[in-house]
Amino acid sequence: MLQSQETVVKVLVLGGDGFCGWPCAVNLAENGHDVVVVDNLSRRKIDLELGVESLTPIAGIGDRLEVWEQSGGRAMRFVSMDIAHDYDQLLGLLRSEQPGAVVHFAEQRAAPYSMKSSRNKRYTVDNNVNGTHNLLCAIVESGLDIHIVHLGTMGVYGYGSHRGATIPEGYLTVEVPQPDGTRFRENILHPTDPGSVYHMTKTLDQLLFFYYNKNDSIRITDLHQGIVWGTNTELTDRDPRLSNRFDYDGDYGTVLNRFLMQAAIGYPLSVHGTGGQTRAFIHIRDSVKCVQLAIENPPTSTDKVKIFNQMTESHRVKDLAEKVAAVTGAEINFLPNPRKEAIENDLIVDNRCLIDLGLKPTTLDDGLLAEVVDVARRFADRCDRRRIPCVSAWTQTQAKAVAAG
Ligand code: NAD
Ligand code: USQ
Repeated sequence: MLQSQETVVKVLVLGGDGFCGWPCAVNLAENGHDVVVVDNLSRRKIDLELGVESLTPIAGIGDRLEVWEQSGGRAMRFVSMDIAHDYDQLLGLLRSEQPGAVVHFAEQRAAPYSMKSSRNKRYTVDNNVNGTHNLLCAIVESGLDIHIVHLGTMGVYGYGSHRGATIPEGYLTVEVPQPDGTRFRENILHPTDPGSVYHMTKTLDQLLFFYYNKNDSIRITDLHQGIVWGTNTELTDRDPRLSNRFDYDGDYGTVLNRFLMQAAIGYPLSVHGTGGQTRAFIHIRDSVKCVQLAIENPPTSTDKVKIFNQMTESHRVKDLAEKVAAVTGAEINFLPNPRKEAIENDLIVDNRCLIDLGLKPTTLDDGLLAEVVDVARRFADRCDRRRIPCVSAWTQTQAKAVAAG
């Protein structure tokens, strides 16, 4: 649906060549927004470094944009830039484009990749924290009124300490007992409890947003997203050269897509530990819709950072494996957990903000699961089985347990 002229926004999509960014960029263009994709293609370089490829063949960014336009899509431009290091170029781009919004996907997003070595930890912190800070500084220096829509993570809240309490959308009302017996009431940022160096960078992003919103009145929406599953949207399905990426390897593959791919190629489903970990999920089609809703419902300059829990459902890893096994007949393999994480946790999440803005959740149903299995079967010959195991261990203790099998 095209927006009316007043609601059309020029949007820079930072990280617009990635798994969430590409379908988001085409969706914004389809909805009438003027989109510029900005990316340093580091994700494609990491594929080369890891010796793995997306299960689905993906066209280069130039071809993607050309095919998009040929297929009737509103033209988008591409700017190659490292937002973590090309500060002057970023400032120049804001000044020349004068966007109404910047969607910020441009971070190293794999927890296992961030835990592989000191080099990976340092790269992830440097890339993610610098990129976010550069963006905030550049907006302040430009003097422009730009709304930042950032992709954060549900993992900032941590897993395992909520004990049945509902996780609110970003803020928590606390009461602090005072020496005179009264109680001091305050609305604070929800405490953070990251489970990996990657997740920690998202908690640092949160503080940067809090500060720049307070000091410079920067308008920010931080989308605390759960694990995204699925591959294509209606728009990226228009032409094979518009296809989205499908990560299945032990570093970048996320749990549900991995299980579906493993089922498709007859590989036992790789459950870590007992599979008691509960996580939040969202389908890629809903992820794209949420970003659009965030752009079209911006905060005012007096609003504090808007924080939305961008998830539609929670599942235990073991239950997901059992569901996939029931649909496909796959075997389940319980493996030593390479991660230092709670053996089991509950996860009850308040996600009313996006629902109130009009999100109609796509929940896990057999048809959608089968759709991903079909995609994986189609490209099964591209799968390198040697890349499936998760070999990145959080500590030496986990490394020893994984090595012992
Ligand atoms: P991705 O790795 O597929 O995409 C990230 C894109 O950003 C890549 O194209 C990469 O080349 C680019 N990039 C990285 N650093 C950059 C830099 N310094 N300058 C310019 N471009 C840079 O990841 P994704 O799955 O699309 O995730 C996008 C965002 O959403 C991330 O911030 C991630 O933390 C968040 N997120 C993802 C998921 C998920 O399940 N995939 C869930 C929750 C949150
Ligand atoms: N897991 C398995 N088997 C596997 C892979 C993972 O049991 O083969 C388990 C992990 O141990 C973990 C859970 O599944 O308990 C989730 O792992 P994941 O790799 O699917 O997700 P995670 O590392 O948390 O990261 C992903 C995205 C990240 C995003 C995050 C959202 O890569 O960018 O921020 O999901 S959230 O989980 O809500 O924090």
